[in-house]
Amino acid sequence: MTKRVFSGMQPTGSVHLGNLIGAFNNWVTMQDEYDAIYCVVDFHAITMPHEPAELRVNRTYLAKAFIAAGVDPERSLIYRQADVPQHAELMWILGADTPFGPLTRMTQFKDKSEKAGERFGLFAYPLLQAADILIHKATAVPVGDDQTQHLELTRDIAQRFNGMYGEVFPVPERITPEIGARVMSLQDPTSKMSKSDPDQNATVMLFEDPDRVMKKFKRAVTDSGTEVRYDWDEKPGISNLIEIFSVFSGASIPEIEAEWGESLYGHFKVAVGEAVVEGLRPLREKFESLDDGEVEGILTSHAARGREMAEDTLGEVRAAIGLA
Ligand code: AQP
Repeated sequence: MTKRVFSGMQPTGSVHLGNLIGAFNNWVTMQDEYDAIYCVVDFHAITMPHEPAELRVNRTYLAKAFIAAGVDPERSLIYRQADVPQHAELMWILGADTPFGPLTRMTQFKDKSEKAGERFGLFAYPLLQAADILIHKATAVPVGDDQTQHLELTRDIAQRFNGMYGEVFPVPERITPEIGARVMSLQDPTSKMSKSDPDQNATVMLFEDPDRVMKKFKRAVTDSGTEVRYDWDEKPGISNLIEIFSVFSGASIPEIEAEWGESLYGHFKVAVGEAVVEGLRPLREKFESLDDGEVEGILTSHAARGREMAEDTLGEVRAAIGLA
């Protein structure tokens, strides 16, 4: 079986440290070992209210962010989901056999429905995500921790389909980073870092000005006590900063505790901020060097390949269920 990785990200605005640590870093390393497909999931982005002009810009922006983060268009396929409409056809087919109950229990459906009202797109979101993954027969899906529930549903859907119609889909494995699977808000370390957070200081964007990044770390909420110690129950703010520092410095968590345990919180926050600013510098430079026209060209040609691959799977699926 081909080792294939698929993952997607929504073009809903800037990308942040959580997207980098939770997803992009694994996307990049997995290119070496897997046949890789990374997708700007714009069909998903319209499940929340949006401005058409902003979405248009964000679709290209996100593809540039993929490349700036290290996705190599020479090795990986990068396309926009709406350019490969076969995703939507497979979603319909998979939805035909999917019971209602699990979809209503999805945390993201509940959370986003509170913000935008109950919309069919939010309800069907995990079905489309299953189709995104299964249409490419992906064997591995690198995502952050927040996607665990959706991935479980994809695995159930693949197994149910195979059980009913014969082995068509591999059951994909979820890949999350050991450290940083859930990067938390710098202002409320009990909530995940998120692009839609209204608090400007909560989320660190990948290509933002280094001075702003430093300020955000200096203002990061810490905990009572004085010790720099890794303890999510007692010290969620410091534990979040330790994980971020570990990812950017390469030091292990015990090494960080040994070196910084007695330091003032303020000094530690500056050290984390500096490591992040340095780590993000090449990404920002790469992002600024990319040409929109060239990226458009990559997206167009890769989408053509994406459609061919998706058609191959759909052909098998149609035959399996009696539509061909
Ligand atoms: N805080 C996070 N920590 C680790 N991983 C994260 N991811 C997102 N936030 C964190 C991972 O990034 C990938 C893409 O996510 P997405 O853009 O498709 O949507 P999202 O999860 O809805 O991102 P946001 O920032 O939370 O957006 P809003 O605010 O619009 O809801 C996924 O692999 C995700 O796990």
